[in-house]
Amino acid sequence: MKKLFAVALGMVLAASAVSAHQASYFLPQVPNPDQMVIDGKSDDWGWIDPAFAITPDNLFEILGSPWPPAKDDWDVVLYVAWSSRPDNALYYFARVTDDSLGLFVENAQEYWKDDSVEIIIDADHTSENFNETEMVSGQQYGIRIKPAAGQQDTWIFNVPQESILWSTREPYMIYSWTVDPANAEPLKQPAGSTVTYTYEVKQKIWDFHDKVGASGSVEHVFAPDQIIGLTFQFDETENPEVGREKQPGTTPVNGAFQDNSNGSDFLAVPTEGASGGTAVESNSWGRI
Ligand SMILES: [Ca+2]
Ligand SMILES: [Ca+2]
Ligand SMILES: [Ca+2]
Ligand SMILES: [Ca+2]
Repeated sequence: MKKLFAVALGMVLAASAVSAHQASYFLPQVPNPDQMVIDGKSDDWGWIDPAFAITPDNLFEILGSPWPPAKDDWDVVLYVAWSSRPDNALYYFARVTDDSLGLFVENAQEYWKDDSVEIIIDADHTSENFNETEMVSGQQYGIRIKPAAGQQDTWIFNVPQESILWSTREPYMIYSWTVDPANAEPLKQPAGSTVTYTYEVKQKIWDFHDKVGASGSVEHVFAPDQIIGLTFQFDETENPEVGREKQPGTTPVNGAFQDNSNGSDFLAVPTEGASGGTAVESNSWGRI
């Protein structure tokens, strides 16, 4: 039965390949949203089949550096999931191992220049140039650890009006990060050592994202078999004079920041034991 379902899923993916964008990944379902704790720790992700973990082997580096890099230069494991109503949210967790903490900018609009993650969401998969519409039809979020004093650790890029940041704050977006060792500082790491940092997020996503608040916006409702326009792009920086050296992400091309036809797709699949779910055998890998 499980095998049959997996075969059927494969056929669905093949049939929809014409509408797929630059790459496709599975988006498993959180079985018990009440048990998820957004604390930057992964102990609440034990339910996820390791086959859904996204690692450097499943990512594309678009700045031209050799890929995958040495594990002690840059490494990641990324989990991404959805939950059904009433929780109805996107969840993700990433753990990065890095030999050089690159946190130099103070202006949140420039977080992409530092060690950070960009999350580009086109919830209803409409794919138009959402930079031109100032992110109403798709949004480019950026998150990082250790923001400068007084700065948010979450952001939406490329829109001057800070009113748009409403969806980067609770209750719409909940974000926690950790760093180990806790006293790690840029340019001061002992040679040969690594620092590990994590990002964990739960956020609502939007079919229409108003620039001033939730009341004029349309919340996306997740369901099995949906294709969500969703792109993760990590930024890897070591030295402020060299700047960003790697941009590993889920798309092999640049330009997802403004149009999801340059980005990746995530296919929402039900998880065994989740409410309303049907078993799916994840016998392949993170990237379809
Ligand atoms: Ca957690
Ligand atoms: Ca590095
Ligand atoms: Ca859209
Ligand atoms: Ca770095």
